[in-house]
Amino acid sequence: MTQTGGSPRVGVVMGSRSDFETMAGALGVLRDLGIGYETRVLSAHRTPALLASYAARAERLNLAAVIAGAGGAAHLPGMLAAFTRVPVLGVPVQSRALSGQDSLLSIVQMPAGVPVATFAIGTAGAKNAALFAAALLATTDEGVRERLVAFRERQTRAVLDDPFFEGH
Ligand code: RP5
Repeated sequence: MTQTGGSPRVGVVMGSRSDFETMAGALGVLRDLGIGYETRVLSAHRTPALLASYAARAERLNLAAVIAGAGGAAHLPGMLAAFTRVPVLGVPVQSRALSGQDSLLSIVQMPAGVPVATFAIGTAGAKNAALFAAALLATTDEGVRERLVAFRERQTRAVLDDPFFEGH
């Protein structure tokens, strides 16, 4: 397990090391916003006992959210949500066979009663899941709120200051 930025407030888990490139999008956002996180590989089918014990750890640490990325028959986010009341943010990883449509449908179609918040396929989804976790934290943490507002302002400014259309 890797831990960054003080005591973790968000967990970032993935079904395989091959998901890392996608999930790195979430880690970058959390780092930029100064939010402590921990990350590890957890597989619903290869390490089911570890998945259950990580869900218990998420409760113990009172994490604000667990961001869970997986591809293919992506049952990691749903299984985690079954084991914990900590909000689970699911990221469908782009699969080779079906371009992530399988991952998306596996994660988004949870039966009523055990919710998983589901994001876009791939890196955009990973980044947005981290921004969503930040928004959850911002309801009670003034520092995170300020950094999130500053991030939005920088994003707006980048559009307004873009010289691309000058002279067209
Ligand atoms: C899923 O199967 C993982 O989340 C990954 O996206 C996919 C392929 O895993 P590897 O075979 O690359 O380990 O469990």
